[in-house]
Amino acid sequence: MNSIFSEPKFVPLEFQKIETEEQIKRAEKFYENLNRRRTVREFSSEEVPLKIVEKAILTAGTAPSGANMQPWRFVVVQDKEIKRKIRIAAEKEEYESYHGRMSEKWLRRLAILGTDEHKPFLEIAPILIVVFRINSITENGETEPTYYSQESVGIAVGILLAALHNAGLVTLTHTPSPMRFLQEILNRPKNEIPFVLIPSGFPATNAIVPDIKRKPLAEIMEII
Ligand code: IYR
Repeated sequence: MNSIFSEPKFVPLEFQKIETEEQIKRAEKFYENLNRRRTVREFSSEEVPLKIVEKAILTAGTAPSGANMQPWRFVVVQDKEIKRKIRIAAEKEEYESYHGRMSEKWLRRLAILGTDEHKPFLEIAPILIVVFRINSITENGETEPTYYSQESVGIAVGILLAALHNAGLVTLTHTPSPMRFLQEILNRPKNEIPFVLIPSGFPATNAIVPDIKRKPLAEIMEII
């Protein structure tokens, strides 16, 4: 029968069962590794091997996505002049945010992080990974939305941060707001919406991070 839908095609799942003890060991090791990840704002300008960034992005691209549309684009900025443009545009927006756009409640929340409108890391970090969310695609002249793109890109970014950390790099999950200027500076098409900007590299010598704690299991999990 003719159908407007394509037939699904299946292949066997590749899956290897692991002994329970080994499972637990791996779960613990993975936690210990990821629990050492910190958001870093003080970068060294030391170059990072592009191969590592490529692999991490490839890893991010393994994320599940709505209807498997993989609605992400990772733009890796190394060019000094473009980084400078991004810093200037971000600091302009951030100035407005810190001087009126953010509520007092919000600013009070942020106080523990010691952030302000100055974003030197946008020029110092050797690499800025700018993640775009593809909100629609056009095929044969027809435009259609992507599905669950916020969730999909959020998951991919989580995997990206884990992959970069695992490879010995540090990152900052940065969301200058609004971020439209990234679309312009990086010349992206209209259907690519800036999602997050991730300065990546090595930490500055003697970098410091906020003394903040993660919630214990009892506060983040409930078993019923
Ligand atoms: N985007 C601003 C403010 C900011 C907001 C949140 I929510 C943070 O967790 C951290 C910062 C900035 O980057 O400074």
